[in-house]
Amino acid sequence: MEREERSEDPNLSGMARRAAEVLKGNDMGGWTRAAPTLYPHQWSWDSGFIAIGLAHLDTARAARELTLLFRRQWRTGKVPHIVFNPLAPPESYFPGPEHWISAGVFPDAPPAPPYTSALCQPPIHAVGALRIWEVAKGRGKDEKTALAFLREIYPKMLRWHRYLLTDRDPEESGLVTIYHPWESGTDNSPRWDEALEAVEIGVMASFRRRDLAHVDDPSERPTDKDYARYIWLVEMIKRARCDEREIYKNHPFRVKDVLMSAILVLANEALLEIAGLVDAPDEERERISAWISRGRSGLESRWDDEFGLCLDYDVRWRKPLRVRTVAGLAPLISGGIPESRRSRLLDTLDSGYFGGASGLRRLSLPPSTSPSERRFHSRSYWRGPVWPVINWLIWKSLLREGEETRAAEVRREAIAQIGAGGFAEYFEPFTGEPLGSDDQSWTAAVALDWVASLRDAS
Ligand code: 2M8
Repeated sequence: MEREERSEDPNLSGMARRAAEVLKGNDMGGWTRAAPTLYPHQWSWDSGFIAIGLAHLDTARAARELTLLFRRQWRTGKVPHIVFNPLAPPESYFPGPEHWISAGVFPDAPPAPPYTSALCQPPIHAVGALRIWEVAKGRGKDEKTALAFLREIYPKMLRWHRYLLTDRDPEESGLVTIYHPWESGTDNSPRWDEALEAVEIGVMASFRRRDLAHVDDPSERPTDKDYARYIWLVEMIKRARCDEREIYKNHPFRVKDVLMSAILVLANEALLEIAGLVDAPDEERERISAWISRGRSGLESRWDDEFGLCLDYDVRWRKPLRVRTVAGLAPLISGGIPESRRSRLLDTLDSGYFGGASGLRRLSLPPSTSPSERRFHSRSYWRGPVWPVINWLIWKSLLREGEETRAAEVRREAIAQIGAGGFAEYFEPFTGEPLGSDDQSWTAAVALDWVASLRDAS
């Protein structure tokens, strides 16, 4: 498919209008598919970001995005990584509902349809919920709608976070354990190569990938080898009937994910603010504050001074996963760090490993994996391309750290990238070429938030 080259100096109203059209085009009636063809279902963390974008268009609709997702919350408190669209044809996505058959297999899953996957994803949702409130505040009816929504969603979000801090961290390290690279949201990042390669695939039914039909070039997607391991891990979870204890003990892929843990801290900060708005009991607020501190200490324990980054940790093989990726910037996202740590992280961001790497198209937008890594690949998904949602997280974090100039530069380049390449899923870091899916919902959503923040500032 040919993509038209757009302007370097985008017209902001035009961009906001077009972003709203993308979200509308992907609106399935109360929830938003992640992308028009590649991702025809509701993805968990995509919806968190989508709510941030929708907050600028329609308060009630933004709230509904999260309300519908949380309707599929599991008995354990888990928010599933995919809620499957019952109307999507079976051949549109693999592994779809017929592969997961969640309600039939998993005692903790909610009644179906719609079916869900048994995995989860980074918990950005409370950040989305708070953004809905911030945008609606002071706007009469919208403010009321937002407050009613916060009251309804708050206890569900509290259960969700509690699940991540208990079932996914029984040893109270402050770090979330993931059971599948898909749970990290950064699927084929080389962060997971070592842990994934140690997974031995047993006997399972053959399967047919569907994702490759939606991209121009198969190298933009994970390899067949990766995919076989992904499906084997799904198989193992199904065989364990998603019993949390059993998986925590025996699953062949168990990793402490620093990016997910940092997003949980950020989300707990948002949840604490929401707790105040809905007059939650003091005891709950104290618990959330304790979770924030626990998360920050956990991240500190995974700091690697040589890399100037935080590193994921392989629980199964008891070793840190030494790869330079944007996930290592986790302490910047979780916040609450001393000045020395902050400046070290910013140095890493500027170093030859990231923004200072030679030939980058946009210096403020870090490649998802450092070009210095042996397994860096400039076109392959999370192995190198620049991701707008990661840019949004970095922008937000820089703002919170009082780094206004840097934050503005990230926003400027991120907007220019979208202005030139459209609402692509991800971008080639040396050329800025748009890659993956077109009209990706979360790209449109963060663009809307950036445009709104520029308007607010003027
Ligand atoms: C990608 O992941 C899905 C599996 O969950 C896939 O490749 O099929 C990731 O980029 C993930 O972070 C994202 O949530 C999802 C939908 O945009 O696509």
